[in-house]
Amino acid sequence: MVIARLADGIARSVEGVANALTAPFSDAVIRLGVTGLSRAGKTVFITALVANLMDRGRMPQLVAAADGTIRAAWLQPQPDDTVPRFDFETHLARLTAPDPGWPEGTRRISELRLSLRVQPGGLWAGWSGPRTVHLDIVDYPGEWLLDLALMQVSFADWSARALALAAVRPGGADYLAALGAVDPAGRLDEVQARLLATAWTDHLRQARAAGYSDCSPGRFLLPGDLDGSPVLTFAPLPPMAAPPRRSLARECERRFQAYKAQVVEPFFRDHFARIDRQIVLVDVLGAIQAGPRAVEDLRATMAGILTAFRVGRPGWLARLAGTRRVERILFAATKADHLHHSQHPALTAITEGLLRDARDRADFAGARTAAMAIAALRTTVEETVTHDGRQLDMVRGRLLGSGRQAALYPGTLPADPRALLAPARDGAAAWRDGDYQVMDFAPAPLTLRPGEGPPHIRLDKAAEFLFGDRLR
Ligand SMILES: Nc1nc2c(ncn2[C@@H]2O[C@H](COP(=O)(O)OP(=O)(O)O)[C@@H](O)[C@H]2O)c(=O)[nH]1
Ligand SMILES: [Mg+2]
Repeated sequence: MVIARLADGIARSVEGVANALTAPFSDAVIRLGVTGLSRAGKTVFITALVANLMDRGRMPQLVAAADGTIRAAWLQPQPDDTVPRFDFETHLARLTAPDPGWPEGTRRISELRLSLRVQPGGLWAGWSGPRTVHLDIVDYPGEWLLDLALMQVSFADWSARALALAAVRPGGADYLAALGAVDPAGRLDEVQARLLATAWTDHLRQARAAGYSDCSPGRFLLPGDLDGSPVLTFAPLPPMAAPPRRSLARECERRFQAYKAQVVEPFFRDHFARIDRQIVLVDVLGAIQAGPRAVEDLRATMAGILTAFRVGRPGWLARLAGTRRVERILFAATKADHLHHSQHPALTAITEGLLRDARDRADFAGARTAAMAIAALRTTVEETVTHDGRQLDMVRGRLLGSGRQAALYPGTLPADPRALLAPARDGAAAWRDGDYQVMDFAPAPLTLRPGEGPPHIRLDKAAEFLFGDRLR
């Protein structure tokens, strides 16, 4: 099974390297970007996808898996030496342990190369030998895409907007108080700059925890290796006509520019611009549970994130990317295992509605797009019970925390997405028709048959949309 195959993978990777040396030009590479806001489910998605591509028994809707075109799959050293490797083995071990749990959160970019040996059967079998297709999976935080908006604003404009938002968001008052205690025109004091940056980060964290997603600069929340470095040690300041040399204001402005040039731009150049296929994971259910404000904020944030994929993208980005385009984008509502399948169409419709704005404004540079409700790791089983003479479609699973088994009815999602999206837009404080209760389930202990990957919902369909065409 998976573990056995991992060992197998190590042996094969040697063969893979030899292959790459002898046939460097014939191997096709697909760069699959996996993004979404923090906790959307990126790590679980990549782990489950790779496990199910190595053991393909549960991938009937991925045509190349079902018809035997994929002959073998193995992990390889990834091609980018400076990017951390996605820690597949550790994450999988956690999900499939006797007492399974969710993987630890990750806060930076990572990458994994899975190689597939493909050979079409049937009529074409004799015509072409087997070939190797490398699937390079790049995991990066959606928050980083939000920084795209910073590229075109000045420090003064960014500050003005950031301070206005802080005035009405959680923790903002504390930052404004901290700001009141410093003189931006005064000489730069590194300790003071650090205090301000920390206060700003605290505010962003609180805003994020309260459900706000538009929290910039994105790296303040997910600093990766840059934690504590000068490019992350600035904060928004009140407008000032001509800040004196060596003042706090001057230095913050300089660091803001450095952040754009040395953090934002390289990410777009080195990673984003090279992606062929993209999946954007969205925790739509989580936002619905948090209420109308969270849904509206998610909508606005996704619109911000998706500008990165639009036609007419800013000149500097177009220059970096050249003629290269993301060819397919899948918007996936994650954690659909919290809902009985009878509610999945409603979840997909809400996801489409949520992204409609962003999708209407542009055709994503000619990319094919689709929306789907998926669960990378299915933690529940379905159950229908009769309650007061009414049939209720529920899901049963093991609760996170207590470990108790529980059956759950999260509430009825409206068939017409406008019933949720309109009140969210209008600033409603609560849902009119009661609440949605989405409990957190723990992964179920698994007994996998040989050749079977972990259970999921529509992971195979997602894979078929994302790269199935490249395996034929
Ligand atoms: N029930 C369920 N929960 C999920 C699934 N995927 C992710 N989650 C939950 O979402 C959390 C965050 O997932 P993770 O992959 O770490 O998110 P990331 O921050 O985008 O990498 C996990 O700890 C789980 O609680 C899924 O397919 N089903
Ligand atoms: Mg992660």
